[in-house]
Order: sequence, then C-alpha cells, then structure tokens
Amino acid sequence: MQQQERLLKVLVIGDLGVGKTSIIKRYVNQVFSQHYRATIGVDFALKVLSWDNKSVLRLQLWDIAGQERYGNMTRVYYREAVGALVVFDMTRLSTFQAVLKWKGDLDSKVAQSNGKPVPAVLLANKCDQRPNGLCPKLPKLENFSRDYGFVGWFETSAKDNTNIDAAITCLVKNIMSVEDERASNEAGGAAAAGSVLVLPHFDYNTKEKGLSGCSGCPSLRKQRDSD
Ligand SMILES: Nc1nc2c(ncn2[C@@H]2O[C@H](COP(=O)(O)OP(=O)(O)O)[C@@H](O)[C@H]2O)c(=O)[nH]1
Ligand SMILES: [Mg+2]
Repeated sequence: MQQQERLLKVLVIGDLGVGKTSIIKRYVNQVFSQHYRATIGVDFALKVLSWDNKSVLRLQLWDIAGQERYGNMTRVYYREAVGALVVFDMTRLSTFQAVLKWKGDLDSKVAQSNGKPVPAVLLANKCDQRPNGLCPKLPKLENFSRDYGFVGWFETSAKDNTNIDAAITCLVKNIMSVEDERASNEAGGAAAAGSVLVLPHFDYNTKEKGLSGCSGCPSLRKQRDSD
C-alpha cells in the first residue's frame, strides 16, 4: 500500500531555560548538553516517524529563543500548528505560573478548523532534579491539566531521557485522532475558526499534594478512574 506523508507542525513553548531546546535535541538527536546557545528567533527540527502502515509523519518541532520573556508569540509562529508541548521547569515556580499564559496565547492564536483548541501536552521538565522540585507547591497535575484543557501531562527529563518519547507520542496520537476525525467530517462540519478559549481562574496558592507520576495520555485512555 502507498504510504501517505503528513507534515505536522508542533510548537514547543514555555519560559526561558525550562529545557525546550534540550527536549527537542534529545528527541531528535538523542543528545543532551548543558550548553545550548540561545538561538535567536525561531528554529525547527525535523523527526520522521513511521507511524502506521498508512502514514509517515514528518514532525516539525518549532523551537523559540529570545522571545520567551514576552510570554507570547506572533500569529505567524502559531500558523498551521497542529499541537504543542507546553514546558515548565519543575524547580522554578514562576515557570509553572507561566504555563497558563502560554496555553492562553496558544489557544488565542491557533485552533482546529472546528474551533476546538489544538492538542497540547504539559511537560514538567527537569524531573531528575526532584529533590529541588516544587512538589508541595504544585497542584495535582492530573487535575490541573484536565481543568486547563491539556490532553496529557508528563514529568520529563531531557537530561536522563525520561518520558520525552512518551510525551511526544501522546501528543502525536492526539493530533492524529484529530486529523482522522477531521478527514471523516470534512464534508459536513461547520468551521468556527478563531474562537478563543477562556481559561477558568486558577489559585496558585492552593496547596495540594504534588506530583504523582504522569498522565499516560488520559484523553485517549478509556475511563480508567471511576471519579
Ligand atoms: N537537570 C536538568 N537540566 C536540564 C534539563 N533540560 C534542560 N536542562 C538545562 O537547563 C538549561 C536550559 O535548557 P534549554 O534547553 O536551553 O532551555 P530553553 O531556554 O527552554 O530552550 C540548560 O543548562 C540545560 O542543560 C533536564 O531535564 N534536567
Ligand atoms: Mg532554547
């Protein structure tokens, strides 16, 4: 059977120093270094995945550098993106607080053709630094990620190569299920492009017991939990 090639534009967003470039290099080149030069502008890396017997995916991972401090990106950067990794550094609370700003920026500037947000996975990076982590200060990421519309969350380490593949695979699965749905609805569905997701208020001071593993792709998981 003829394999179909698809190009998927995936954004990697989050504050400066959270590990975006390291995650991309780890995933694409299987390397980690303490010193990635802060590239200025936008850069992207390509990973070709043999996804199933029907499709080969050309995964374009879009990195940003130098613009993180503004907490938002231009529409041009977001254009035609089909998914995103939103990264924070689990040793720095401010980077977690910035997650909703990034998610809000994403959802205000790109959406699926049916108006729904593009799939986004939340990464709590640098989990190899757990002793210095924020566990007591973080809300339960399971609830947080569900409440704020992430399709999953993972504790990751670009340094130790923990969950990088799993997180990106989770994102790609969600992207592909959107693509399949879109293909089957192509004839019918009304487009509501440009709609903006309004995020509910979140109280960062709420102390809940912290991290407890990772989500394992909850949006695709058949109802595992009874609650
Ligand atoms: N311990 C640890 N350090 C990391 C990890 N990921 C990135 N870093 C370090 O954090 C710093 C910033 O990483 P970088 O990828 O440049 O972050 P970016 O600004 O988001 O692209 C660098 O010194 C990296 O070596 C990780 O998983 N664990
Ligand atoms: Mg970088």
